[in-house]
Amino acid sequence: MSADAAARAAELRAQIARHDYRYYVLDDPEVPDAEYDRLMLELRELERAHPQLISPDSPTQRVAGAPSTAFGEVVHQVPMLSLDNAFREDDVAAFDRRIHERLGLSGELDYVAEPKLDGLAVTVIYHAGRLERAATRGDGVTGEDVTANVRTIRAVPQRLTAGAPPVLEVRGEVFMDLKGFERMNAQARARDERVYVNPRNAAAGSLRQLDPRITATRPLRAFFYGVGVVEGMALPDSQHALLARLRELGLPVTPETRTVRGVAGCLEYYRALGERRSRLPYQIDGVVYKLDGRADQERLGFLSRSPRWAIAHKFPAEEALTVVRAVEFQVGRTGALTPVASLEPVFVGGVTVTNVTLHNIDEVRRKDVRVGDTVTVRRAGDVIPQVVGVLAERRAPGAEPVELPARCPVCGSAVLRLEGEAAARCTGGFSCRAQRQEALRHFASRRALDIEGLGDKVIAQLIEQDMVRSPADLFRLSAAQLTELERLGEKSAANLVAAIARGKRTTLPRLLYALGIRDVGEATALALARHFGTLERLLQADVAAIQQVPDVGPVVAAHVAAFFASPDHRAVLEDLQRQGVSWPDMPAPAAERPLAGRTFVLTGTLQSLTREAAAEALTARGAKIAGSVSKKTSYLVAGADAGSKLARAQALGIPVLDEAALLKLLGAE
Ligand code: 5U1
Repeated sequence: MSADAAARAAELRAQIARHDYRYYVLDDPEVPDAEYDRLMLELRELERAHPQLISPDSPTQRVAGAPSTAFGEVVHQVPMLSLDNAFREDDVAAFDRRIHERLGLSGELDYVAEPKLDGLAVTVIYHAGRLERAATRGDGVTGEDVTANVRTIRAVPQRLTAGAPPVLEVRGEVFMDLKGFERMNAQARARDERVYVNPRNAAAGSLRQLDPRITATRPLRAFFYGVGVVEGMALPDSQHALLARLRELGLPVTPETRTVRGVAGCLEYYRALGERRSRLPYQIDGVVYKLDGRADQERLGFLSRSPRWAIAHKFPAEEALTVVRAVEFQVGRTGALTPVASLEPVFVGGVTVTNVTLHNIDEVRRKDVRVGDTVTVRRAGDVIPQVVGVLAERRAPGAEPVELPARCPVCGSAVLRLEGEAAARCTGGFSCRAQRQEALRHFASRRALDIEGLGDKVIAQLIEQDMVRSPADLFRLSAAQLTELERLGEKSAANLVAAIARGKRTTLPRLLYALGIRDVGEATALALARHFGTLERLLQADVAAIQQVPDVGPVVAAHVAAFFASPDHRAVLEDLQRQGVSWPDMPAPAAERPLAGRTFVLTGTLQSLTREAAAEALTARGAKIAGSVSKKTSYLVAGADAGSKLARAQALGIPVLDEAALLKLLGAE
């Protein structure tokens, strides 16, 4: 073995350890992942060529352990404590009061506030700065030996930086961040393997793998917040100084810790972190407050298994268990059937949840949700609640899988699911009350015709009582008719009629959006309006022409063409216009109006298109068409047998285009 190889291996290990530190401790990586991978590869190759260079703490050995059949036991020399919980602000005030009383102190005390990570507590022992042993919390006295697995976690240094004491046991939390969790589950799903219901379970499951090679593939992270056995190092005299020391030693510590003053400071931190909770890259379930002074901590001591000087202030749970009462299918605007689980009301994420969408029948099957099942419901931040998974062991015998109905639950029309589509649809179209109702709701919505005061309850009654069958019927409603509706007084009815009348003046993009054509959202509606400029031109366009619109692909073009090909839809459009719904034509953007400012006169017989079609093609490009030749004429288009107009143009020196030149001008159409 050359001395060079040994030196290079040491250098590579130092670089890799430094990058791990930058990435996991400072959260400030210095090099891209590919560079890190390159260093690892070089070290691996060097060790393969010189096996005597391999040391147990080499980063390549993070995954070297062979699968074991069971975890050994580790007795914690210093018990791993748990925390007392506070659920309300009063509980925090009582905690602070108890501390004052026991210590006989007055005045505000300093606390260190930290996020309470939703992971798995671990303890890691370093001897002379080298990772020696790692264990789970277990029952607080005896845990499982997970050394081989913890070695695979890049965030946990194999070696501490210089100045590490002879023995240092550090305690913290192993967790999985949300991105890593989603990625891991997506990969598992693609391979038809088990998916984890949440990052906590994923972290626990990953850390307790018998084969560390599997743990090594899992995106685990760690933050440390305390110590167990410490030899040869004076403990810093405060929690905040301890955290700083751990960080100096190369251990990852959450950047979210703050020193705060008194109960008010604690609660302010709690509220601020609660605000940001759903935007954090990992899940937390509360905040931990620790009295900052270590001497005071020691005087307070412990009460059974938890320290008197710390408390966990929990956030409202984002997950809760409840029971599925029924699974119903709701019919949407485009006929899509959405399975919705009706639940025993459950308080989760700060609100009571009674209904949760299951999105589509594939999702129901994938999660295997059945009526009567106990399910985990999650509501994080403003995200809509979702069923995370089913507790299979609590399923009642005989619970049947949910089936897609063959007929629409509202109108009884056949339900169809097209190849490659996630949604099954009612084929009833406007004959289905649910589709009419949703279509009307969409038509009147803020981004469509923006009819103020036409809320869901009014719409439901209008449809229920058959007062409105098509959107155009809206404009026929009188205030007298509207007062017949429940909870609509004369004034509200008059206001609503006025709002409906105001909705008549709209724009082409809004109208196209309001029609509720499948896959036509606001952006597509705008693109269609810009491209065609007028409804008439869009009505004449075929699929190929519609596909010319920027960002409109064959599927959307087919939906648009099919929509306007329907005689029912054309009748609705005519009716809308008869009722006075109007919009200005859209000016085409300059780039699409190359002939803007030019005046054309057409004469004679054209072979490949009619004069009308030629005129339309020219106006679509911004040109004006005039009936007679004058000095203002830019071009005369002369077909066969052109007569006096040709002679006049020639006399005035106006350029004359024959049919071939015209076609060239139009882009060789
Ligand atoms: N952030 C944090 N989590 N956590 C959990 N700090 C913290 N401290 C703990 C526990 C069980 O215990 C010490 C106060 C002993």
